[in-house]
This record gives sequence, C-alpha cells and structure tokens, in this order.
Amino acid sequence: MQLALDMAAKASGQTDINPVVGCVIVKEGRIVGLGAHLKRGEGHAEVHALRMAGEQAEGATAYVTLEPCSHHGKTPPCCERLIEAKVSRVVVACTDPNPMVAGRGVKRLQEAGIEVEVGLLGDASERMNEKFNKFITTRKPFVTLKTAMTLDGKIAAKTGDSRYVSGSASREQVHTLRHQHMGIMVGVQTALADDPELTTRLSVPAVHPARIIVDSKLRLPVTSRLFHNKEVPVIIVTVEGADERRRAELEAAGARVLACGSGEQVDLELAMTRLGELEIGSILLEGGGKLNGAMLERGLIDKVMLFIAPKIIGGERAPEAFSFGGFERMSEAIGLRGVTMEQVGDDYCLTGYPVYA
Ligand code: AOF
Ligand code: ZN
Repeated sequence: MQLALDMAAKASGQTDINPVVGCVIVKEGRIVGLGAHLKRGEGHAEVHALRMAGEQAEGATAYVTLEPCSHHGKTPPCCERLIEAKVSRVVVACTDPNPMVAGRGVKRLQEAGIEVEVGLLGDASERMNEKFNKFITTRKPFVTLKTAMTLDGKIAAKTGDSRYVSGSASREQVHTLRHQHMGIMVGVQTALADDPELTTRLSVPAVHPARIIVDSKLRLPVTSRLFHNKEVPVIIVTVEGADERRRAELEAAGARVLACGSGEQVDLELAMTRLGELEIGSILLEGGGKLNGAMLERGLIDKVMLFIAPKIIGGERAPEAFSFGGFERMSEAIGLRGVTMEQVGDDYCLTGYPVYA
C-alpha cells in the first residue's frame, strides 16, 4: 500500500479534478502489476495494474489507495474489471467520497465474493486527496492560503518593499505548490503592486493553474504581465455593476470576467461557487493581506501554509498576512488543527487547517 501511495503522490498536480490513486497487485508475495491514475479521462490505477498483471491477477490481492469506482464516468467501473480479472482480495486505503461511489465499489466487490479490507494507511490516502475530497462533495474549490511573512506577521515593509520576505528555498517550493492547484488567486492590489505573471516555473512541463484576480472595480490594466501568456486562463472576479467598457476591454485582452454579487465588494462565497462551476477544484490563495483576511473571516480557507522568515520588520502600517476587523476576545480567535512545522532553507513552513466556529 505504501508503494501504491508513493506512486499516487508522484502524480499530484496532473489529474485535474480527479484524485491521485495508486494500485499494486500482489500474487504469492510477488508484485505482478503496478499502476497509477495519471490523467483525467485516461485509465484508472486499477486498469493499468490489471493490464500489467494479465492472467496472473487471478487469485491475487490488489492494494488500491482509493475505493475502486462503481460508476461509469469517463471510464468504465474499476470494480467490474477487478471482478472479471478474478482477484480474490482487495485492500483499500480509504473509501471514495464521490457521491457516485461512496461505498458502492466495496459493496459490489463483496457481492461478487471478493474479500475486501478498508483502512490500511487510510489517513495518508485521505490527506493526499484533500482537494478532491472537498470538491467532489461540495463542488467548491479547496483553498490553500500561502503566504510568506516575518515573525511579526508582516508580508512587506512599511514602504511596501517585499522582495523578499522568504528565502530562495521557500520561493522554489511555491512553484511546486502552484502546480498542485487548479487556480492561483490574488487581490487586484497585489496584481498592481507586483505585476506578477503567476505562472509556474518548473523544469518539467506542468499544468498551469488559471490565474484568478479579485477586482471589484476592474482596475487591472490590460498591459499587465498576466496577459503575456495567452495559454493560461485569466479569470477576473468582480461585481455586477462593474464598468462595462473596462469589462469589454479585459475580455478583449483574453480574460474571463465573472460578476459575483451586486454590492461594492465581491461576494467571495458566490465566487467560490462560480469557480467550482468552472471545475476549478482547488485554489492557491496568494494574498494580499486584505483578501486573505476577507477569505478567512468568511471561513473560505481550508488550509494555510505560512512560510515564516526568522526576521522582524516592524512598522505599524506595514501590511499584515491577515488584515481584517478582528475579534474582541482571544477565545474567538480562529485556531488551526493538524499543525505541522517544517524547516525550508532558513524559513519555517507552518501548515494547518483553520477551525471555524
Ligand atoms: C478508481 N481508480 O484510479 C481513480 C478513481 O471520470 P472518470 O471515469 O475518470 O472517474 C472519475 C471518478 O472516479 C473520480 O471522481 C473518483 O470518484 C474516481 N476515481 N477511482 O477506482 C482511480 N482515479
Ligand atoms: Zn475506477
């Protein structure tokens, strides 16, 4: 199962809204088949592994990181393939939360007389597919907030200088992180201040996430570097009454404009629904402080990854990682669960999952 998980992990970032899944088929103590799901629309892990095993699959044990599917999606159901191949035992790390499957795969295998065991390394498999798990059950994107900040919680100096808060090792990791999400979201202020391209810079050909700009007043200029790369979508999230002429201009430059809400500010909950409808299953939120704060306040951040640089910049007006009205009492603070800390170069990356009241 660990081998199946390792194979699945390597496909992270390339399966679109689909989960990463690995499968290892073992017969009399020998591996006879290996497979992983590599791309949405192509073969599932079990199919690849079964093809490799051929007739040796009969009487074998299949280790799969996710419950074999029972539905006809872009490919036929894997549980039928396992039954046809006459495997005698299937070990599953965790069940598939997809409402189309949700236990039916396990049930179908059992009905066919196959011994099924669920739960081996289940937590690891569930964590690996945390983005898929949220999207498939809510149709809303899984949001990971990433920010680089000083020990005193600042994302820039009081002058606005932010090059760089974190070290090169942390900045390198961010490119991998971007590649593992289907969208990158920033506020228009960040887009204006840094004029970022927001593409991934990996040495391997990677799927580039859509670039999403929250811009209620449509201030993004068409000369922005975001428009240099025409292959990666630019999505601008704005409000209904936004300037029609500017909207047409941005659309002509290649952007897709989504009107979310009719107030002064973008309705972020609605934006998540709309982005989900576009099958953006996960978003890396990269600030700035106001957008981070607004998303956090509304309970829309699923995970935080804080790259903390061991330095103190000070400055009462220096921008903060989370800028919002704040709470009255410490007991109201938003806490994190499942916190881990990892050293990245000279920085520390703190990862955790916000718990909302
Ligand atoms: C498996 N093995 O390797 C994967 C599974 O559109 P499709 O046909 O690719 O189906 C996608 C759904 O199938 C996905 O939402 C999830 O429930 C399941 N993924 N299942 O048995 C695999 N990738
Ligand atoms: Zn399947």
